[in-house]
Amino acid sequence: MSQLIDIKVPDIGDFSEVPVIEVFVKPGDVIKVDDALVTLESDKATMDVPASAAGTVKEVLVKLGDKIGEGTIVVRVEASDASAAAPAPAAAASAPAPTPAAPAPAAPQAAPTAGGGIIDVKVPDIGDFAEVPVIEVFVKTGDVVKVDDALVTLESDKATMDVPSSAAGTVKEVLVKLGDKVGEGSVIVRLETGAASASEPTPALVSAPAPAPAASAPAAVAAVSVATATASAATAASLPSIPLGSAVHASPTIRAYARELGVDLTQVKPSGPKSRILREDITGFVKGAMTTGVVPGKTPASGGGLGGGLDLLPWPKVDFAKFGPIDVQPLSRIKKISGQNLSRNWVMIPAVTYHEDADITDLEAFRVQLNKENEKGGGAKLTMLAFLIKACVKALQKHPEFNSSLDGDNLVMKQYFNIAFAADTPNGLVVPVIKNADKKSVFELAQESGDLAKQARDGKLKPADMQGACFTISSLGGIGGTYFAPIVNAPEVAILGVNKSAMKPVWDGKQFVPRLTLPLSLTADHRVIDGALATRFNVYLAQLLADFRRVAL
Ligand code: CAO
Repeated sequence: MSQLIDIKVPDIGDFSEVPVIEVFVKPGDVIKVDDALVTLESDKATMDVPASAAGTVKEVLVKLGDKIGEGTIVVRVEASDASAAAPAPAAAASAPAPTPAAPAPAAPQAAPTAGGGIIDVKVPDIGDFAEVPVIEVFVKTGDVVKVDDALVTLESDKATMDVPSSAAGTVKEVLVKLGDKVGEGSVIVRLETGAASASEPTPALVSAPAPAPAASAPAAVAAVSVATATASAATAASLPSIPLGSAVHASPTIRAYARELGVDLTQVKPSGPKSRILREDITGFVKGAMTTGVVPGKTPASGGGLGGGLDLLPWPKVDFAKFGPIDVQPLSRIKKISGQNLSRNWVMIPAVTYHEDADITDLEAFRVQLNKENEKGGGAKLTMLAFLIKACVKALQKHPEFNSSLDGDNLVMKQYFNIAFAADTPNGLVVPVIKNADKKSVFELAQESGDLAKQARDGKLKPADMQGACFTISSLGGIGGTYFAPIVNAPEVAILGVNKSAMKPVWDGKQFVPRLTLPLSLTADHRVIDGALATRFNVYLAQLLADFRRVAL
């Protein structure tokens, strides 16, 4: 039989009238014990109120901005069987969750020396918490801090708290690092205090606990305004790194969410009250980074990149109309899609392009002769592309690494030979695929590539016609050019670019002879294909094209 349980705010120490800054649940949600229900935020600490029972939320009795204290009912839950079976339901209903920030008595303030001196700033009494991980460090050696500047943020399961500086001075040493577990009395920084802040006589080296994270601390208001001012400044100035002494405003749940996604909270634009970072802000940040490839605030100049993002400057915004008349035309759908693929492939593949000249004098003569013979039969015209496809299949068979795809730490070696070719269409570039090219004659390849190219130009290709490629050929031979560097068509590992053949003088050992030379440009993913292998592939391909009889071997 189900029963209704009221989940209340537990003993949260001296805090009362604490505003609700986030509500995580709504009627109908199924919750587990310890799921965060709401976040409360006092001047110094942000604390989640966790569920003390599992079940289905029937009613949420608080809303954003409500000021609540110990005993306030947060949600009414229809207990699940497991919870309902627990003894003493009434007690369970109001069972306090662990106190987020115990009402620690305010610790004595640091008292620097009259002429300046060295003091240790320690973690104050933070209630029942021990071994609390440091999740943010705001200072480094040499930084100048004021009283109440945040030094580090600690985060327990239920609360996030800043440890503010209890004195002004210059940081001589930071004695904790990210991930360290600290408790009351742990020294956070060693400060050299200046004469200016020296008002009370004290020994040169004193232990100076910072104020406890209690609302009653007089410095609390100052600390909040530092955080607020900093966050607003960040918004206005397109999110620079949060400067010294400021804190990111986010609840433990939101911080955990950011950690899960690898998001640096200092780069996230806050939209909550008092510049607080909300879940949507993080989601928006991640979406932005995914679609633009730009992580705000990570510029090469800042040196702040950790290697995970692209560290690119934002795209320049120019009012072109200022310089002359313009006409704005939207990109075609194909251009938009291929642009995204090309951008990804360009930045993600460490690609190198290798060039080679193939002597196709005899092959071209053969092609022309075959086409002449074929004229009467009315079959498909044999194109250089068809011969190239045939020769590439042979080269892929000899060098199977080129017929592979990377899948994490594995190389997927394909046993089939599907060859794609780039087709220029009025709407943009498309890449149809000839399946099982190894099983087709040059005539069949010419016929099929011609058909697919026509369908491409007519916009009639089906998605299946453009899938399953192993290797791509991009032939600009009908247009011209000498060499170019095509972009690998991921997840393939190589692409062959071909330009217009031209008569060139070639030294035969005795004299220069005119030879029809085809410029080849092979781009390969260096993670899979080394330069030596790429050059072997190119040399072999050129040999096949120079003497096409080799394809039959
Ligand atoms: N050298 C010299 N002439 C060549 C040649 C080469 N490498 N390749 C083709 N030609 C000649 C052909 O023989 C043909 O001449 P004729 O009309 O006298 O017979 C003429 O150029 C036109 O050929 P084509 O390029 O239209 O036909 P194809 O079958 O060789 O190529 C296709 C088909 C679909 C590859 C081509 O039309 C195409 O779209 N190419 C562009 C690919 C592209 O845009 N790549 C860039 C991608 S990266 O931005």
